[in-house]
Amino acid sequence: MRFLTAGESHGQKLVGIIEGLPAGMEISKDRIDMALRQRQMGPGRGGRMAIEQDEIQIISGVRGGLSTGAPIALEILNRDWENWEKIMAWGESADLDSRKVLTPRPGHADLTGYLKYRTEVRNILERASARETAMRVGIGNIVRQGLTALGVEIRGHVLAVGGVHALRSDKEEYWQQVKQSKWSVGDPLAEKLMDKQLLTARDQGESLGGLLEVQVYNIPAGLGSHVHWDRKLDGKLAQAVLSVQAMKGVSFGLGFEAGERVGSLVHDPITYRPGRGFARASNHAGGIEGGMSNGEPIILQAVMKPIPTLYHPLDTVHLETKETIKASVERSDVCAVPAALVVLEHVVAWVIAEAVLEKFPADSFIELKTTWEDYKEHLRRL
Ligand code: EPS
Repeated sequence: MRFLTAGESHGQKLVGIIEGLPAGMEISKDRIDMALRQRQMGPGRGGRMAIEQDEIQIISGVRGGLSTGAPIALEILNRDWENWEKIMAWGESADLDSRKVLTPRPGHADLTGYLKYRTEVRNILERASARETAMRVGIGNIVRQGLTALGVEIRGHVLAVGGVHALRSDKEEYWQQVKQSKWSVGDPLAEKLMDKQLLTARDQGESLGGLLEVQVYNIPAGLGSHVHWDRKLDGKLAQAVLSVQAMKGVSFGLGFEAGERVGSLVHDPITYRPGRGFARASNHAGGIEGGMSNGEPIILQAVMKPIPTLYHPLDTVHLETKETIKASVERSDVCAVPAALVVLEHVVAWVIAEAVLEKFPADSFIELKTTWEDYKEHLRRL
């Protein structure tokens, strides 16, 4: 199974194609649209979110609410396109000057893309923009629906924003709070401090990043493989997380703390219970050992850098005069941490779904469900 996306932030639309999804899988457009709307929300989001009302257009590969096994083509319209038609036009009529960027922004793809592709910075930033994550959520939500039908649950929470850390818990009421929270935290005091942090950042023309965590439940042991570097499940998840705009770090389970403890305080003792099979007494590994899921929940954390566009910009160099000058300001968010959590949940869903199909190849969803249940029964009977 594979996917491709195309489309620029201010072009006509975002386009996506999924190839290899088994036939007969239920797909709800409403659930995709709900995820797209959730991605648009969150404190600190910029003016673009007031323009867009992201909605998925399903062009092919789905009929009567079920996947057909054919490629699924998807579109998300950019409402902002009407303000950019001349600038982004594909033909010679395009206005290449009025929004030309000659002062690349530190932290973005602007300068490096200009050096690499020998093209105008706008052509780089239009594709590098986090706008692309809207389609990543659309595609991820389709496979997430399939995972849900297999009993897999994915959830996430924000651990910190701008240095303000939230208390965390595994209690059910905590996760209910997370769902209701605009910061995706289950800590009311942290919410208030994050609100203050956001106001201060906005006043100072600053931006905020943060720390996030995604959890995946009900995955059996055996997804991924130890045999090659590019088949290790943690490696694939790490690549997916780091492929999301502004992500600068990823860790699993105990994460960096594992490097500070002795072995007996890190590794998870193995247990066994008749009827349930093998398990672990703890989950410091974050559900992955040897590049394979080990049957415990997959727990990963991510580091999001502050949005690079600053309304009090840093120094840059003018591409023509080579003089030091303040970087350009493109409309942007002050903070997009809760939005990034929605994106991370969905890029994780893609990797998990791909790993499921790698272990349980199937042309139809009923075939997948059968082999999935048989395998889980096998693990329970050991
Ligand atoms: C975003 C779309 C972009 C930005 C932001 C988030 O829209 P526009 O560039 O028209 O404002 O608001 O992306 C960035 C700041 C960035 O640098 O990637 C979105 O759809 O999430």
